[in-house]
Amino acid sequence: MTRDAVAARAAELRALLDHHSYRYYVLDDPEISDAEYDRLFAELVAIEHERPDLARADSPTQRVGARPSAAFAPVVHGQAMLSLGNVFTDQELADFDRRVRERLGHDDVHYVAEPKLDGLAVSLRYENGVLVRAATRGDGTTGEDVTANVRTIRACPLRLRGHAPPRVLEARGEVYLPREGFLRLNENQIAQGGKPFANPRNAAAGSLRQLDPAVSAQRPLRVFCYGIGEWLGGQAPASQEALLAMLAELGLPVNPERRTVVGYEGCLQYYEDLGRRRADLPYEIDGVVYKVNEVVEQRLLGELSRTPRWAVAHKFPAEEAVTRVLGIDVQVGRTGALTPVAVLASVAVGGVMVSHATLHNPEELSRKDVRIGDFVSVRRAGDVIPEIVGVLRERRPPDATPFIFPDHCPVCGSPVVRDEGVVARCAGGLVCQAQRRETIRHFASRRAMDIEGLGDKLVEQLVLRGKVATVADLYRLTPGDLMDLERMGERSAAKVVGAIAASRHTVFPRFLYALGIPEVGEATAAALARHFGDLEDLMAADEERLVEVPDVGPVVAHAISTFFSERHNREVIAALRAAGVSWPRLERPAAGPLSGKTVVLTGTLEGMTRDEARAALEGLGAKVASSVSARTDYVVAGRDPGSKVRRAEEWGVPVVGEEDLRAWLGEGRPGQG
Ligand code: D41
Repeated sequence: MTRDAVAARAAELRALLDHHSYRYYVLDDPEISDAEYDRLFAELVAIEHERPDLARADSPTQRVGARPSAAFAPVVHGQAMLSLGNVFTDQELADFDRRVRERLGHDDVHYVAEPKLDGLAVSLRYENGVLVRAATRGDGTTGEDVTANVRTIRACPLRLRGHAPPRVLEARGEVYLPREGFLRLNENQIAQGGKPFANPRNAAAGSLRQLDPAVSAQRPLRVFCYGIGEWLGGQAPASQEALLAMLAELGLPVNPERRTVVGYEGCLQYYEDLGRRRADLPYEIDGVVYKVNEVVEQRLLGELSRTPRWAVAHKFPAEEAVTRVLGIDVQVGRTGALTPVAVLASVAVGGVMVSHATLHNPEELSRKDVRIGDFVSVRRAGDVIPEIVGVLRERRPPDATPFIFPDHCPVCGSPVVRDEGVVARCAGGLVCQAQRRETIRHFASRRAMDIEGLGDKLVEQLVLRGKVATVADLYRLTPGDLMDLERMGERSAAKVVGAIAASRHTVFPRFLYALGIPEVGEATAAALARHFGDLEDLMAADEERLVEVPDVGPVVAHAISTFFSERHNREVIAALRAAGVSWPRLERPAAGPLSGKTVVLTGTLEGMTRDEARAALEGLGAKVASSVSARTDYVVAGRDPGSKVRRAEEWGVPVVGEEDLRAWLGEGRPGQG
């Protein structure tokens, strides 16, 4: 190809990639699969590698650059970034709206409402359509240069769309981490022995302030734009609505939840509706922002000490509250870990009553210096257990008593040992009733052996009465054993025994997870099952072989090998197998015929359970996902498939039936489906 032809192809590829990023990140409506995108991307990388003279700074291949020398250097914003006032109650909102109406002299004010994201405010400066500088808000006048890190955010265009970009545009927005990205990031942090982030906001801030842009690039940050600062591009939009439409037109991501509403009632309706849907949004929000729509009206209202009088944030009930510590309990977990738990005077946190908060471990307890009688602030983030943020030292009563961490287990009296880390552990092992109870509870839980009817209360009684000591004892229980327990009739006793018996037929990853090996959660259990195929091989593996498993590091490998080297654990496993606990053997091809493929299961399969199908697919190397996206390669549909098939059709993902699945298992290769 001539130089011109190659240059033309490179330009075409850049335009295509920009277009498809825009469809994916801004419109949330991709036209091509991720694989297709990756192919185009690889082609451009190859061209730019061959012909460095054709490389360009705004190419989608150039998101991750070298460590910048200007990192975090001060940046003076072209126009100050204002701050937002808050209202917390309907009354305060009504007062805000009344002041607006009085100043404007008319009654039906139009507001643009949108979610208030809990992220990090940034300013993105585009000159002649090219992203030249990204800065944090800082004090509103001067922020920090985070250009290199913001460039790695795929949702943030490096070049604006359209033929006549403004000469200068400072777009203001919020950088955030979607919930899913937050969970993934924390899983990785923990797997690598690091500390998880407390909330998506901290994670986003930490990610944006990474010295190494290559690390930021691994964090799935996103951005939504909501305003502008400096603007040199002709007529500025006359309303907030038009402004957001213009930003979207230029290819910047704008929140699709934005709505124009009328008056106080319209605002409140939006607030209540969004509040109900809050948990379903793919990102965390802490309220709603309302902005007077007309720019002329915004000017009339003006600002007061850097806070516009034409906008306000309406916060959701605080996720943090202050209360008093009544006592400190120590709970014993499945592995004997002792967790200090603060017993609190009940308090509403984010609309839910909270009376306990975790202090994680003795070190955290002494670091935070929580004493009985102290006033503390408590936080609930998502569905996680409430935790103590800190002590209000100035309110400490003189008789507040420090808690002395026990050196003997409060349940069984065995000595407490400190392992290398910060964890204090009861050395009693399964002599300790708390550890027995927790081990059995975990074993029976839904995602483990899924024994219906064997709930917490029942397990507790069985352990206290000495009817079961290990999980293997469960399979020896008769209805008679259960019937002399509280609230157990003949029928329910028979049902539980039946459910225990039925659980004997399981799948290997579930069994492995159910064993409750320290550090081995569901995902690790599945990875181990996939890698080793069966229990004998896994039990025979040394730490060196264990770290070959994806996501298994030295800490996890050590925990697994220690678990299997303990005689007691080997005996319990042998007893379980003798009791008939079994699973279908997984065939383990070196690199599965479905390696790298993502498959989604839906509907009822005739000849196998969902778990068996999942295990079988994983045995072929496939990743089994729960929802259909552009990343899905196949959907396997059984009887009465749900909306997933429709979604598959929308995305152009091939849908195959149970026969095809069987054919794969038989022939070990996907058909043309
Ligand atoms: O979602 C947000 N966090 C958000 C923040 C938003 N949706 N709109 C905002 N609008 C403004 C004005 C009205 C001043 C343009 C904001 C912020 N400001 C803001 N974020 C941090 C400081 C100010």
